[in-house]
Amino acid sequence: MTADPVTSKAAAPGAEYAETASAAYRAALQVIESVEPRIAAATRKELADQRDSLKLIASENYASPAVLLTMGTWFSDKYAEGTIGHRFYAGCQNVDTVESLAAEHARELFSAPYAYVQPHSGIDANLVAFWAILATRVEAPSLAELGAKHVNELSENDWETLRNKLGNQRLLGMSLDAGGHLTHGFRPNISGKMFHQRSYGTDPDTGFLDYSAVAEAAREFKPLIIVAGYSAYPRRVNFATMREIADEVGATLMVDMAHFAGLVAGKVFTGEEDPVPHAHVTTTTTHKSLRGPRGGMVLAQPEFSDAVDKGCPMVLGGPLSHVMAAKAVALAEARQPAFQVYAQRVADNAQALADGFLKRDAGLVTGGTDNHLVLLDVTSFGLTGRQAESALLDAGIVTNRNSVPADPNGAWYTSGIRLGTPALTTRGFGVDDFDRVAELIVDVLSNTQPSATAGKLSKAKYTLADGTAERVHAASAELLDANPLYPGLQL
Ligand code: DSN
Repeated sequence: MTADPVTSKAAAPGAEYAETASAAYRAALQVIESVEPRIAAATRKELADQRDSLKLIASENYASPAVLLTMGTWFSDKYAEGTIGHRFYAGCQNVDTVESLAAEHARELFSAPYAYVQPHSGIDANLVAFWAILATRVEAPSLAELGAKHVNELSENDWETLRNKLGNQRLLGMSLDAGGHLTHGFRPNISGKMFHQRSYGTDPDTGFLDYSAVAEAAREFKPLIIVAGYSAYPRRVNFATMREIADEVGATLMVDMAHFAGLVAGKVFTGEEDPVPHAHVTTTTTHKSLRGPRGGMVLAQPEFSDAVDKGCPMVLGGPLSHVMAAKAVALAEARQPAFQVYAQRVADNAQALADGFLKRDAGLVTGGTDNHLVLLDVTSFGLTGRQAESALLDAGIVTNRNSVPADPNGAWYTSGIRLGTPALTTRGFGVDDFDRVAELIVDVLSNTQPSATAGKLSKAKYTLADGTAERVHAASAELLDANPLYPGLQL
């Protein structure tokens, strides 16, 4: 993988072996076709659709062909519950190699004392982290107090007391409408059913995280766990300050860096903005800005590593060894200098996208960005998030609607559109391209009228002015053609 930091164009990952990858994919599709041709057809169509759309979903990316190909192997056939060298099944020597390499790359890349690469997703990674913290901070001291080494030694009464204690802990996390995530203690997710949860929000005037309000909430609520991290907050977080707050109230700091792991890996977020040295436990997905396979990962300080290591079978099913192998390949890619160039471009492009909106008078939550995402407040166009998302899709622009702080339209219709730069940056888009993307989005939204009819679906209905979709599709096609997805990959 190479990149030229001087030109505005990033080298596409895998371009150097595109011909070999083409042959591999052609052969694979031929094999699939001989068994279930409709799956082969859908696979071809998915690539065509991804090539033909402006993908601005902040949590998506395009993994390299090396990462994708690594997932299609016989490692998928192996059970390997347990952890490296301690499996509940025989014959795991090659899985041990794969898991060790993935963990080693993760430790080196993030300068982390310990890495656990088994989680299948971000939710799973957070569940492993929650239970590792509960096991370390609630279960272990209770066992010691009772003079027991293992939960199986407890009487029915003592076990019931411990179970109640485990299920009666407090968690403080960022509110959903400020950009937090469902897995940070909200009722529809298992985390909300496990913990008494309280949220911290953002400053109502600026939209920025208000650390003194977080500290106040922590002092009053006295949580066992403080979760930092977000999926829709367009600013950086000072994790050293979050750790000070946690230390003051005796809380464990857990950081969910799923969205911005690529910016940490690429050394855009360093010092107090790098969560890994400050958090007790850091969780992430591997497929967002980190550009790996779909999956999760936990990084931990030594005091939590033994408990994290028990993630499977504590809360995880058998590890997906083929995905752990792909994580190792993606992490090896992220350790290359070119990934740092990529990560910086992701941030620069988000800035250009935000500037493109601001100069066209569109409203942005917090007035801009300094990470990989922009939260556009579409009430400035008289629309709901749902209307804006649908109108943009009509014009070939793929985004997702998102709540804004104190959202008047609720979590379903919303008032915002979340836009991220990781995917199009992988295609090679630069700052001028993102200014043009802002122009196209403003074109679509300015030409969208909300439904005039009342009723339940009025917040979803809209009319797009004639000719808009065609005009924007044509302009997008120019940008997409100039920045092809998987250049040289021919099926
Ligand atoms: N689905 C991811 C996102 O879009 O942010 C996180 O769950």
